[in-house]
Amino acid sequence: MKTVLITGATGDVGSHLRRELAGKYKLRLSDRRPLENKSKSENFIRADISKMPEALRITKGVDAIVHLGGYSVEGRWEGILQANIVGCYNVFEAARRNGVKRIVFPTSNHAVGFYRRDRTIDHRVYPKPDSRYGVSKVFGEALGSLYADKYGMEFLMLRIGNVHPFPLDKRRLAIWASPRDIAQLVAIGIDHPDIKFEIVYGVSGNKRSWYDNSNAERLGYRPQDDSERHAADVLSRETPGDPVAELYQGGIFTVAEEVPNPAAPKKVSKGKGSKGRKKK
Ligand code: 15L
Repeated sequence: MKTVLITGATGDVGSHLRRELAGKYKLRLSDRRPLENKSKSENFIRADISKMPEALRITKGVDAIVHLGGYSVEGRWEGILQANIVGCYNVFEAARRNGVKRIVFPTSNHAVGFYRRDRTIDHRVYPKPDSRYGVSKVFGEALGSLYADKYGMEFLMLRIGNVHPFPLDKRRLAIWASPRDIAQLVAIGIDHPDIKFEIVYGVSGNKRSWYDNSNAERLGYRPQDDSERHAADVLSRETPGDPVAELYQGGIFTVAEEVPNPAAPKKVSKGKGSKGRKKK
């Protein structure tokens, strides 16, 4: 059984993966925060990946890394810089020094969030980040590309939509990923014998998808879920959003200076961005 490190294991996606992948791999869980409800069989190491010695400690002796650790929404630059730029560099570099070849990196739909909703995009489009957070994910994709080409490491870049037991709103009908579908993609990233550097979209097989996910299908992905089953219910609760945000795939990330946890998607503090762009 492979030993797999999951960083950011206490977060939303980490909690789903911890449950979905238990028994399939020997999981080493890590986070800056303590792990609540830790079972006796779970192996948890508390560590701050913005410090290289700690990144070296947690990556030692594993077969693969699922690097979820970091800031997961739009927010202040200082926090994103430490968690997503410094932290990501430390984890990839620590993996290299410790001889760990395979990394699954959950990048985000926000790396390409400034594509319009009337476009279908695939894994070959150039990045169009919609936020500082999106820029940090593009950094992770670029760093992975460098480490693949220069050091022969292997990366699956998962541009995740929104992982939740059900789609939260109209935008998420297009980008929703069920926990079991995201776990299937992560397992492909860990086990597929022929991955050098690949980008795929971390979404279910949604009828309303904005993505051509043929690269994931080529690697064997067969999604089990489709948000369409929830569409009528979601749309009946939908209220009109910001008109600029509605144009772009990244939604509120394209206009907000801070975005709260998606469990509370309506509470958004908007900055100058929206009005400034509308005037143009
Ligand atoms: C993301 O990248 C975030 O990590 C997640 O919390 C959601 O906000 C998601 O995007 C989304 O676009 O809904």
